[in-house]
Amino acid sequence: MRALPLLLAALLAACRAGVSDERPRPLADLDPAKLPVVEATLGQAPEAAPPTKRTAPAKVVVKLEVREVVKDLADGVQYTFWTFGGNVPGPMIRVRRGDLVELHLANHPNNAMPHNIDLHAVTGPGGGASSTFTAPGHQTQFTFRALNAGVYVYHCATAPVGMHIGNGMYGLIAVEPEAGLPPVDREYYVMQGEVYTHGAFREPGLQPFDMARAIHEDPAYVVFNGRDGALIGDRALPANVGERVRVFFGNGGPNLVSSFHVIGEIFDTVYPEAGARPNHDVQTTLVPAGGAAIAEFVPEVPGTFVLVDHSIFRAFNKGAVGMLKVAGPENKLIYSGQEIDEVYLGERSAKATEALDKVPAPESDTLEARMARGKAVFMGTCSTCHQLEAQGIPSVFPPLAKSDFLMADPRRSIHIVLGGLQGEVTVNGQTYNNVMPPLANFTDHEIADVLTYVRNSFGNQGAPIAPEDVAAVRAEMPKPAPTGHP
Ligand code: HEC
Ligand SMILES: [Cu+2]
Repeated sequence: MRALPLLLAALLAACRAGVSDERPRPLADLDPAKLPVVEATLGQAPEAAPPTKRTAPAKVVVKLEVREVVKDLADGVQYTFWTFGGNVPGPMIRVRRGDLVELHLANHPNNAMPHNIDLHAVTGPGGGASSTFTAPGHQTQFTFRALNAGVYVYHCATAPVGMHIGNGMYGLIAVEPEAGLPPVDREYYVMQGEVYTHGAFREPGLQPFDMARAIHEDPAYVVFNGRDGALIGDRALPANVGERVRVFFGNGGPNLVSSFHVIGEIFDTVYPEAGARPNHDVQTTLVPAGGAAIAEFVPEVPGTFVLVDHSIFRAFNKGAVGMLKVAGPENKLIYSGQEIDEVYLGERSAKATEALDKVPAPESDTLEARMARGKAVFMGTCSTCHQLEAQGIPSVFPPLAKSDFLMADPRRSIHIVLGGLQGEVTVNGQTYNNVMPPLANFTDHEIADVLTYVRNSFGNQGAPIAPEDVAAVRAEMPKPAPTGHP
C-alpha cells in the first residue's frame, strides 16, 4: 500500500518531464488610454493576415462591412452571397494576445438583411453578436480583450443562423501568443464551407438557397474559399521546394466536419483545433464546423499537391479541392517520378489541371468551347478508366478511341453515362464484361460536352450532342430510389 503514493509521485514527475501543460501567464491590466492605436491589417483569402510583429499590447481597430453580393459559385453558376467585406471567407484578422480589439460592423444600405458578428475569440455573451446586431444602413461597435491565443472562427449569428453562415458569413481571427508564431516562408488562409443550392452541383444559372437541403445537411457544394475551383489552375497556391508552408485552415460549416488532407504531403506540425499544443507527423486533421487548425509542412519535391476534404466525394463531386503548386528541383531519393503509373492521381491531376485551366465559361456555346469543357470532364473522370488517350485497357476497360460501339448510337451513349453499363459488350470485335458506374451527377451540359468531345477526338468523328438530348434521356430514366430522409 505504501508503494502507491510513491508510484503516483513518480508518474507525476514523469508527466512534468514529458508533456507540459503550462498555461500562459495571466494578462496584466491595461490602461486603454495609454495603448497605441493601430488599424488591423487584414488578409484576403488565400493570403493570410500578416504577423502583428508587436511585442506589447495595442488597441486594434477592425472595420468590417457586410455586403450582400451575387458572385460566381462555379463557372456559370451564381449565388447571392452574404459576406463580410465582399468575399467568402471574410478577411482574416490577426491580433496579439492581450490586445484590446475595437470591432466596427457596418451593414451596407443596399443590403436586405440585418447582420451581426460572433467571434469565437471573444469572451462574453454571444461572442459579440448581441452588441453588433446591425440593420441595413447602420453600423455598430464593441470592444473585447483577446484573452486566449489561437485561431478562431467568426461568423454572423443572426437568425436563421445557419442560413447566414451558409450564405458565406464566416472568417478567421488569429490571436497570436505574446511571442508570436514561429516564422515560416509562406502563410495561406483557406476556409471550407458548404453551399446549399437548390440545383445540383454545377447546374448553371443563379441558384437559390435551399433550406430543406440545409436541414438535411445535403449540400450541392462543399468548397474552399467560397467557390468551386477557388484554388485550382491559375488560382493554385504557389510554393517552392524547401519552404515552410503554414495553412490557417478554418471550417465555416455550417454543418459538416472537415477531414483536411493534402495529397502527397504529411503535415509535420499541426495545431489541432488551432489550440496551443502542436502535434507532429499527421496525415489528415479533423476540423470541426466552427473550428480551425494550423497545418505546417515543407514540400520536399516539386509537383502539384492537392488539398482535399478526405470525405472524398466532397472533393471530387462537390468542389472541395484546391492545389498547391510546388516549384523546384527534383529529389529522386525522396520521390522517384519514373515509377508513377499513368493513372495515378499525382500524374493525372497535372494533365487534368491543364485541361481545367482552359475551360471556357459555360455561356460560350461554340463547338470549340464545348470541346474544351468536354475535355476537362474527360480528363477529370472518364480517363481514369478509359485512359488518357481513350485507348482503354485490354479486357478491362473498352476503348472510346475509334469505338464502333460508341459511335453507332448517340442515344445509347447518353444512356451509358447517365445509367452506367454492365454485362457483356463487344467493342471493335473484343468483348468486355465489367461495370461502369452511373455518372448522372454530371449536368446535362457536361454530359453533352464530354460526349461531343469523345465523339470528335481520338480518331472519332461524329455529330455533336446537345444538352437537350441528354435532358430527354434523363427524363425517361427511372428515378433513383429515395434516400432515408423524409
Ligand atoms: C470507373 C471506370 C469508368 C469510368 C470513370 C467511365 N467508364 Fe465508360 N466504361 C467503363 C467500363 C468498365 C465499360 C464497359 C462496361 C461493360 O463491360 O459492360 C465502359 C463502357 C463505356 C462505353 C461503351 C463502350 C465503348 O467503349 O464505347 C462508353 C461509350 C463509355 N463507357 C463512355 C464513358 C464516358 C463518356 C465516361 C466519362 C463521362 C466514362 N465512360 C467513364 C468504365 C468507366
Ligand atoms: Cu448575417
